[in-house]
Amino acid sequence: MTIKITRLCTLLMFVLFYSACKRTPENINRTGIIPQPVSMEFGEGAFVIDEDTKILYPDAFAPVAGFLSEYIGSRVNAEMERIDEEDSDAIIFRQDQSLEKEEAYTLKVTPKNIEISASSPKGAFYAVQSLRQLMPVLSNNAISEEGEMGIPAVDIQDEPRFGYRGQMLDVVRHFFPVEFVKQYIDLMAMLKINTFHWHLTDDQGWRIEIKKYPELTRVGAYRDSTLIGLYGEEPQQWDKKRYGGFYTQEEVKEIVKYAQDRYITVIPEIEMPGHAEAALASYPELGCTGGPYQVQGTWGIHKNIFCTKEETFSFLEGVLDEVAELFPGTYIHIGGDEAPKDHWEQCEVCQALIRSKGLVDESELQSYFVQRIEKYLNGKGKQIIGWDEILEGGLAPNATVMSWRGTKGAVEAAKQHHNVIMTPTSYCYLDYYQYQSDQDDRNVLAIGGYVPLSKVYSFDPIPEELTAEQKKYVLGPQANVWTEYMETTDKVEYMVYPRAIAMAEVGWTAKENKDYESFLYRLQPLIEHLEAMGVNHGYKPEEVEKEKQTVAAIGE
Ligand code: TNX
Repeated sequence: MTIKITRLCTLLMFVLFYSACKRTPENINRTGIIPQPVSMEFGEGAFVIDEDTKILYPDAFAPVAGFLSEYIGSRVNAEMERIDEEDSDAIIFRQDQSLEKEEAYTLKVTPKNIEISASSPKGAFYAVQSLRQLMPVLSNNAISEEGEMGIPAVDIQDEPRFGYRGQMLDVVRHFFPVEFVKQYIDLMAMLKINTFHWHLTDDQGWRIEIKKYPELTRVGAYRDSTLIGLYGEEPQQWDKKRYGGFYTQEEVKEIVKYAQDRYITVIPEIEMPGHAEAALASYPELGCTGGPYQVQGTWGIHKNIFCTKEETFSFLEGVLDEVAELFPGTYIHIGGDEAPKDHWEQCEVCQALIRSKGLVDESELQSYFVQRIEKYLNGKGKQIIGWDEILEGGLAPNATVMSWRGTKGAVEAAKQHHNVIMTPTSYCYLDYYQYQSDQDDRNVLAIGGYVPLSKVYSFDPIPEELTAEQKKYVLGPQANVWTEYMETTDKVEYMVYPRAIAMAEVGWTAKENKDYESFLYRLQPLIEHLEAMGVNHGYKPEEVEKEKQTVAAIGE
């Protein structure tokens, strides 16, 4: 009898044991992630996330744990129970001050646990982004049918090469809804990009509500007609349709918060003294000529720029007061690019200012303009960034330079001990063509240029001519997305992905760990993730292959 009971018990224990043992799901993603981490090694087996998975985290990491729980919840339809002691079958977050950099993390997955360590929530957030990419692709981001997801056993140690990893979006030339901007930010987060540069004002529109100056959005947010087809083509064709839109301050706050929740800082750009015609159309007294001005429907460089009269400065200060309140980050981008000086040359007020301040020419006047704005913003605890034209006529004392016309500006600024952000057109302009075949296809018009995927990938943000000391001023790279030829969100996505994915690796991955073939291999599951999210990416493997040969032939 006792023997029988013992046998029965043993049997029962076996049954219980095996039913508790999880079956490993089949579609485990062992391809790798982007950006490539400092070190990453796959191990044996997998961890299975399902309805029994628990979560442990210090209070400091609560927002990150919340982000992960919500994400997992949406995919396995289960809420993870928070536990307060280490256990198996759990995702365990640890705050570990020995990881010095705030963006560094470790992620260790074994069949027993997922362990994430970081010194700050930001590092933990990046571990979660890596984990996200290790999850299987579920079509349409749907809930897994089996209610479970397998994560491959892996050991990752990671930290970024650059502290600044940016991506810009021009919402002026074409305007995009809040929901789209959020998705853009979400994909940036997934790629560990930490700065969203938001180009909000230009000749073709003013896109941010400023309560003190309502005409900016009543008048300045709309144009009467937009150029169709290529900019240089004659005769020009116009669509004769009113076009525009703007973000209310509530929407701006919503986007800033959405970005903040993903550890992304938003840098607003308010253009001055050039690219300002939408503002002048709203308040013509701010120009030198009195107008008439119009919200432009064509691209390029326009001569109607802000006049250097006192009225302009008090207007800009009023605008920047509100902007500074809305954006908690340190930086405000003040533009500074492409400002033709024709009107200043003819303007009595400007010429009198040149004389009274002892300036030599209009370039120095622009420098005076920028320095005055810098001083005002520094007084509010903000720092300015400007396009590399702000070097002309003398740099403002604390300005950061965004180098876009090659890297000359960066080298010059670093030599003067100023911080620089690297966005040279030939590597970082995602509005340029990505495929040669697109240049022959009227359906995928672009502004010009040719920046294929491999070219983006090959970018080294540190100019060779800098000394070790000067290199420290290079904060990092940024991809720019100007939208003259991106009329729809689909077109933006087509142009941006996969090239922004390559730029993410440029900003994060150590130079010696970069490898284009490996990148293309790791790109595949990420593209599937994008497809599941409904992103209209432009990845065409056969074109990428062709483009590699073309680039090799050009010798770059
Ligand atoms: C130059 S980059 C510009 C933009 C255009 C872009 C088109 C820069 C500072 N200015 O206004 O949209 O080229 O590629």
